[in-house]
Amino acid sequence: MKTILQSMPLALTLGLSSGLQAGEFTPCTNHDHDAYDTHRVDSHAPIGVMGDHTHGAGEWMLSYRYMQMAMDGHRDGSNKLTNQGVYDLGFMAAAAEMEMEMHMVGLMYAPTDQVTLMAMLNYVRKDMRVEPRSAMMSPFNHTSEGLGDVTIGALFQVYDADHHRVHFNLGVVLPTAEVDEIDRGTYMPFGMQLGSGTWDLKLGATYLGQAEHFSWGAQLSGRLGLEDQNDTGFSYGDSLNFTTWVARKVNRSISVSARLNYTLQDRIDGEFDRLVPRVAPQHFQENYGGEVLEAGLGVNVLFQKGFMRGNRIAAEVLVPIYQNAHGVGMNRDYSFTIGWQRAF
Ligand SMILES: [Cu+2]
Repeated sequence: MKTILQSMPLALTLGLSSGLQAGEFTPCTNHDHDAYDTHRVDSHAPIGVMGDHTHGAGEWMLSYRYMQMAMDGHRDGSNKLTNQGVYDLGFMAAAAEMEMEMHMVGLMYAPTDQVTLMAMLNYVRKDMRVEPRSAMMSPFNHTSEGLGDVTIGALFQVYDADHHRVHFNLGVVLPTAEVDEIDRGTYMPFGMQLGSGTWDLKLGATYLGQAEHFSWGAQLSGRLGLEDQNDTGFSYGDSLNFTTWVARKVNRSISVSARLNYTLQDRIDGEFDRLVPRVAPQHFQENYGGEVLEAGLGVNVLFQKGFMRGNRIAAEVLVPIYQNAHGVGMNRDYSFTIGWQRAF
């Protein structure tokens, strides 16, 4: 992880400096010069952005993303807490670390230039290290793993002219994730369950712009629960996300990006349908959600030659620059996404 974090700024610097050399850009031919160019490497947003682009009529795209998100310890609002700080607030245990891994498989298909259909399936693995207050008890790990949320949706392009595009994002989350994961005879904390477990609605709007060497975009999206309770009785808080990015085309195959990502999420509602001992902050609904502002660096690669021609590989790292948790929340560390995309 360290090496990836260290090499990203280097890649960005190299990209920016090498891109400044004159004559490196291949002038595009046979193109409508006022239209948004979908063949450019930076016509796709940084890989951490979902539903960022639409496709032309008849086009399919298959994608795979691997995402890792890490949390270390807790925070009380905007202040970082030590484990001792958590115990001092009256909790019998603290979550020292948590890691979430997600494998995401996506399919896109455009029946027309204006409408792109999409489906995304997640496989989730979560691991949380719990450190009890009492020295008599040893630390242990909660782990959960399985199918996460499945989203089906559509993108509706409403504007496409002069190197600018706008589309609306509509999605429905199916309650495919298990929310009754058990460890040591009781439900694991809300955050260790595999997804929302409720029918949710996703709404958004996405803007994309292009200049000769640069491109940029912004997306505002929200996720609203359509049910008050999942199968075990609780529901995630609604969330709002705003992200904006700028990318620099290094050459025909490589672009580098910088992004800001803001997420606001409400607390958890409802209650487990069985009594669960409340020993750590994760057992309380009011300790979920809050605000996180992350900054990210990414790289997109679009292979132009050889057997990999037409394949895209991209990676992005995000680190929090501001966070304000509800109650005693977990402290967000880095998140990292690497992905592959191929249009047919
Ligand atoms: Cu696509």
